[in-house]
Amino acid sequence: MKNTLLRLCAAGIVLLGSLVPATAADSKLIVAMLPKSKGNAYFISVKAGADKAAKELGIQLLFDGPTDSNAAKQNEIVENWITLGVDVIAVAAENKEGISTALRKAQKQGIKVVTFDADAIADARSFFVNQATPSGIGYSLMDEAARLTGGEGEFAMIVATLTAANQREWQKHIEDRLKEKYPKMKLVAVRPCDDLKDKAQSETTALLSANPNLKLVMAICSPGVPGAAEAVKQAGKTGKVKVIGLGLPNENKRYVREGVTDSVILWNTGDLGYLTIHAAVAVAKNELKKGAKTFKAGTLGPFAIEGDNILLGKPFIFNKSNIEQFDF
Ligand code: RAM
Repeated sequence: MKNTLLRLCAAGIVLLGSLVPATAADSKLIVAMLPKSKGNAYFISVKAGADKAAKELGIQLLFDGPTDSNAAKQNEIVENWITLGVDVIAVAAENKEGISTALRKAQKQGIKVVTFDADAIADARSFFVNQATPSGIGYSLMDEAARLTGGEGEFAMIVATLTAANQREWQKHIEDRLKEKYPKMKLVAVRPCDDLKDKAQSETTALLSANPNLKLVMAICSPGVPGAAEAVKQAGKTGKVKVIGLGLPNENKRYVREGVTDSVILWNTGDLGYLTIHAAVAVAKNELKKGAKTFKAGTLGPFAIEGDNILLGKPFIFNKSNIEQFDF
């Protein structure tokens, strides 16, 4: 998949209409990375790791995505990259089914595809770089919710969107664990916040007034956790309604310090970006093929592969005792 014009533009050597002969820069592999939204601090921190890998590997990294969650815009960007003729596309899918048609089209044109963070349909990509097993994430969240509420009472969830595979999978495992282990707890509502802090805040405010017995809010998208915390704080319910979720240490430190949020769970987002770019490049070079059991990504240790999922590792719990040590 070579497109000379793209390669020349990427190398910055298209000069006032006259093309300078392409040299080494021309042959650089082009990896196009598509986050769910490029304004989300979660994906900005993924990009830091991706940039590091791109530098190490000497590839050209294109990083683009919708400003906010927007599945249609993701499709458009993939279509553009197909026209440009990039070598490999790495996607965090906002809409599992929706993006898969565009990704299959890319594959048909010889572009390799991997997914990260949120998967597409399996035949639309080679590998999914998974941040942790969905059961690992779901069970950790549910166990933490039960620990904080004494295993009793009502709780509600804030999710990113209802179309993203990661959110759907995690919610399923949260509900499985709830059913299996915590019969005295009740999930009373699940609200999408479109991965926006302000919307998470207004949804949580509505949940608090509609459910006066609520004991905990669990937000499973990163902007959702500070959004839920702000709502609980402004409602004067700090400590009475617990807040937990999947979030970045930097976005939640303030609320953890104030005792509004008890714990946030996450993986190393920089490592997720780093691993994704290494995997994308290895797939493009045919060095990582179906059936592989492990994958060594640069300076990070080998990663286990389960089926077609490359696993980043176990999620980590941040709380008052450790959150200040982390900066992402
Ligand atoms: C959000 C996104 C992402 C998810 C994190 C935890 O920023 O929805 O897909 O993995 O939260």
